[in-house]
Amino acid sequence: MLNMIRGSRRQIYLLLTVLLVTLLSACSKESPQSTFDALGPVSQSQLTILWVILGAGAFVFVLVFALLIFATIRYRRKSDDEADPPQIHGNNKLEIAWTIAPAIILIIVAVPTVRGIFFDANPPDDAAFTVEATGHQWWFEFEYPEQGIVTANELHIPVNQAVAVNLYSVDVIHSFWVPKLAGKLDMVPGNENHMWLEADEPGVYFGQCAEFCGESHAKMRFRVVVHTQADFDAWVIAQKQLAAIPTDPLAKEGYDLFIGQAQCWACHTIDGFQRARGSVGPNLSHVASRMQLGAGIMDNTQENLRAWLEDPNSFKPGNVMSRDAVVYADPSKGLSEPQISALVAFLRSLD
Ligand code: HEC
Ligand SMILES: [Cu+2]
Repeated sequence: MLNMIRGSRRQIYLLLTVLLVTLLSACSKESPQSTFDALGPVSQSQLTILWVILGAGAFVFVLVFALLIFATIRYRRKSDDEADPPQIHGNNKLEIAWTIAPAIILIIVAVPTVRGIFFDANPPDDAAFTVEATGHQWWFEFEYPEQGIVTANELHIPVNQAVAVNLYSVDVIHSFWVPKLAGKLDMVPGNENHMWLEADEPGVYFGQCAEFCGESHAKMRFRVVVHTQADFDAWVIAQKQLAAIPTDPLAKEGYDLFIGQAQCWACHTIDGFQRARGSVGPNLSHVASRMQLGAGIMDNTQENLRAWLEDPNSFKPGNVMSRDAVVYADPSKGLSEPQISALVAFLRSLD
């Protein structure tokens, strides 16, 4: 019996250790979505507030539990015939002390919090430009009105420059979150929200929708690509190039399908082609220049593009492309393998 108890106690310790390690590993700065690795002024201000609140909370926790444990041991009833301790009520000094102390703690928490709220909500006056970010089930659209660019699932910004971001949604509530650069802010249909981003180092930052928005919510991700100023300028110039009808015969066949029978044009825009002006799906101008497909769920390779066109629903259950596109909704009108090859060749030419 005793052995059994000892055995199960060991198991409980083991379980607790595993749980603790799992829990604490979430705080690792290494993980791509760690909020503890703040790499911009906005996330840095939010992390500071977190530490202040955590510090104040830890202080109160330790104090209260120390007093509680002390009182429990020191004043416990030592024998059955011990009389009740003297009952006292209303010590003015104590009453005043524990009214003032929490007020001071709240002020310590409130000052950086209120300052942070205003800091995060208002883009600095010297913000480089504004991006209009729109949430869709289940992808992100980024429009650069000043540059005349629209892209999807990849937000490009220059390093060490504040960029104002306005948030919208076309369907349900989404939440825009780039853990290393800025905390979550909702994208609400019919209500514009404002925030700003700035990154201290060039690199690729992970983003994610952080508000449950339907079946494929977990697959609604994006990347923020932070460039040096020169690289960013080059990216803008490249993105502004209009597409031209491909010369390669297979890609040309794909182009004909895209703007014709396959009806891709009904939902997708490709700048340069009059016919392709749809706005239900991501803008596909320069789709081949992007790192990921399907809102950050897979690398943008030839095989993955083909697999996506063969059956988008197997990657993102319920997505609008497989739900509403005639070719997928009605298999009798589905794409044949040669047609898919042609479309892949065409899309891969859009770099
Ligand atoms: C009914 C509207 C609709 C039609 C028609 C449609 N698509 Fe889409 N497409 C979408 C939507 C919506 C998405 C985004 C899906 C998601 O990520 O949730 C998408 C995503 C894509 C993507 C991935 C883009 C990215 O950046 O991740 C490609 C490539 C694509 N479509 C190609 C095509 C091709 C080729 C056709 C024609 C055979 C087509 N689509 C027809 C709506 C449509
Ligand atoms: Cu979402």
